[in-house]
Amino acid sequence: MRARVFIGLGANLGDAAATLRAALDALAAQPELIGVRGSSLYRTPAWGREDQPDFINAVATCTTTLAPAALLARLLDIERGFGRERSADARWGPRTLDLDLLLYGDASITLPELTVPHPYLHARAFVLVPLLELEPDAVIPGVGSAAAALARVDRGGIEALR
Ligand code: A4P
Ligand code: MG
Repeated sequence: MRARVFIGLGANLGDAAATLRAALDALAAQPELIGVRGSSLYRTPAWGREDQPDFINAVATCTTTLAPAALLARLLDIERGFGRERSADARWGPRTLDLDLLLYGDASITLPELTVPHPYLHARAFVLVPLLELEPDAVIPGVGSAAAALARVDRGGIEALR
């Protein structure tokens, strides 16, 4: 079985743009992630806790043969490979690399360690903008159209790089 998935990437420590480019390459190097495509990179104002540097954000999409929990475990492995020290990160605080599983096909998943769609996806312009770049017709299960969700939130200050 194959599912189409969307993965959010974010970083705001060190050379965040270089980290995101390398993280996209790391996703593309996983044999079970097929046809990985990345959005543009965006510079985005910090959301949640504003007393921290701007973030660089992007979204990747691919199809996968991995089950949701296995895909999450793979994403956490990749984060660790980029030096993410989870215990040292405050909630919504600065991070070297954050990988979030945004959408897994049209599934709604509630496991102890995994909620899909990502619970804040519909409220975060920094994820919706790159998601819609890749998939203008994206639908968020339980919410509806991603474009309509973006129209309800503040998208100020988000700029595509290059
Ligand atoms: N987890 C559950 N569901 C998921 C999912 N769908 N995808 C669990 C990924 N992980 C999921 O993750 C903690 C645990 O969430 C994981 O171990 C996994 O089992 P975390 O990344 O350490 O999250 P956190 O920092 O504790 O809090 P939170 O709210 O998950 O962080 P976020 O949502 O990643 O937010 N502003 C801008 N502009 N751009 C950003 O990228 N990011 C954050 C962090 C805050 N502000 C930002 C940005
Ligand atoms: Mg995360």
